[in-house]
Amino acid sequence: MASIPGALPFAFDLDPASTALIVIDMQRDFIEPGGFGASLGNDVTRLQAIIPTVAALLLAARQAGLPVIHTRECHRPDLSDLPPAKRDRGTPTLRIGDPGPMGRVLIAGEPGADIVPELAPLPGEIVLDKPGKGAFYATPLSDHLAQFGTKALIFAGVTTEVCVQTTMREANDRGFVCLLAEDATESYFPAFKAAAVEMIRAQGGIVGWTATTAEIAAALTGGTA
Ligand code: TIU
Repeated sequence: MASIPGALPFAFDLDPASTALIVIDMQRDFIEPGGFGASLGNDVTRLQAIIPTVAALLLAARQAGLPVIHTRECHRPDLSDLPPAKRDRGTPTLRIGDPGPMGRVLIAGEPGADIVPELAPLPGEIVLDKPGKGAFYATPLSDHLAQFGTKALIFAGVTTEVCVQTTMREANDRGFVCLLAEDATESYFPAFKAAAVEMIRAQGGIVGWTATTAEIAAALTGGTA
């Protein structure tokens, strides 16, 4: 058992044998110009900046032998898993399923739905396509975690207050101990990220813990942060 003494709201006990890493939606559609995130009017450069930190967390998790799960928010080409209430939301320049510079927006198999090449999954890692913001809804995530014997999850990815927080809350309710790598997640809105991080660890860790990637990597690989 390793410990992260600097984790918030208090020290986090990390057992690599029962912990998995989940990297949420590090897809071109959220991170590169011309995708879904940009179509909603967002500046995607904030999200690009965390790629090296997520890569460092992935490296440490792989070295420690943790199961690694990657998620992609995307829909079937026939849009059968896209509720009209999701497609018709707001006034984006491109709607989900429309053709854009990286293929059809947020559609499985299109270039925009791919994970950015720097964070490409390795053979044997789980890649889950999810139609919702949370990674448990309409996916086999629970089955994979049961197979791994996972009790704790480390979270990274985008965006902090949407898909990451939703998945963390889903996991917390399912009995998983949740740790957010606070510098390996990002939002288009700095204030939303700050608020999400605060509310996750408020009230004695009502949703979970937060720690830096360096702290988590040190605990995983036996070094110091
Ligand atoms: N992955 C994820 O967070 N999906 C979003 O739509 N996020 C936004 O912040 N829009």
